[in-house]
Amino acid sequence: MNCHDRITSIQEEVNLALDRRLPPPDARPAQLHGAIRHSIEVGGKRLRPILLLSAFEVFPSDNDPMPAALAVECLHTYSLIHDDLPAMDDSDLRRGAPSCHKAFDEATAILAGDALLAMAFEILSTDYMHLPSLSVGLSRVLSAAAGSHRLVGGQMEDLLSEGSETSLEDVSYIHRNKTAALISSSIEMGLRLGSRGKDEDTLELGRRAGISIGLAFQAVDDLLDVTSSSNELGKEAESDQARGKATSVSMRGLEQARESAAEHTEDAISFARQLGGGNQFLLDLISYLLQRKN
Ligand code: GRG
Repeated sequence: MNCHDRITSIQEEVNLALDRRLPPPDARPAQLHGAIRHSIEVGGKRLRPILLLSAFEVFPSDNDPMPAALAVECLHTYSLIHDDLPAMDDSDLRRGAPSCHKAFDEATAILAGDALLAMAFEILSTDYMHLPSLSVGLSRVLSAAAGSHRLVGGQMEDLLSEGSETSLEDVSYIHRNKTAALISSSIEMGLRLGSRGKDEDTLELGRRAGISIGLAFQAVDDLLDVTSSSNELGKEAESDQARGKATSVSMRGLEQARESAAEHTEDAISFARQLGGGNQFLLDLISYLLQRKN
């Protein structure tokens, strides 16, 4: 199976598992569960679950990586719902559909995000309960990636940077934390679930590959924001410029942003190669991501 077909097949598996795992849309309070399902089901590339599953494949084991993949997607979707709120990026469109607060209302969107954040850790603590040190390890990695030094910290600085003077170092901080931290933790979690899950050198290579993938992904995201239409993106195009955001493109220009995406991709490939094992799908994915269109 080629890389594209494998991605499609994993997306289908992840979507099916999410459907089974999420509360039914009519479970009380139906408005909340409807909003959660709206944001999860309207789309999304499922990149973080795919990366987690591809990292698991490097050194597979008898563990089931799917619950961890779902936990990461729940946490990611929470961050998108909150990011779209009027107090943050104020976006009406997400994953090609009305954002959660547009389809429902602001209070419901805040609560849907809160519930998805909690659900991520409920899944990790329940589904790996029989393996306490794995369960705690996965929760520790995901909570650190989500917290004030990583995802939330990156989001805070991103908001503060709007319309103000920003250095390349500030932009690098924002990208490492807002984008790369969760991507890196997805890879680390996949490796932790595998047969070398306690090997610190393996985990460190995974973290490094993940940070480089995240930085490449963000550089491509910044490029797509100025080169694609809202229709292609499934969210508003040129929104970074409209909000006065400092991005790879605004700081470096199109050509250098392209070079930066290519350099981070090369770094990611080098770290993933050093992992060895069954790393072919992970390597294919890294190259594939540079060419993505949304
Ligand atoms: C509100 C705590 C909090 C954090 C928000 C995710 C995020 C941080 C902001 C969204 C805006 C943005 C451009 C973030 C960079 C990461 C990124 C490119 C997110 C979008 O991820 P995709 O492209 O989305 O994987 P899909 O919809 O495909 O899952």
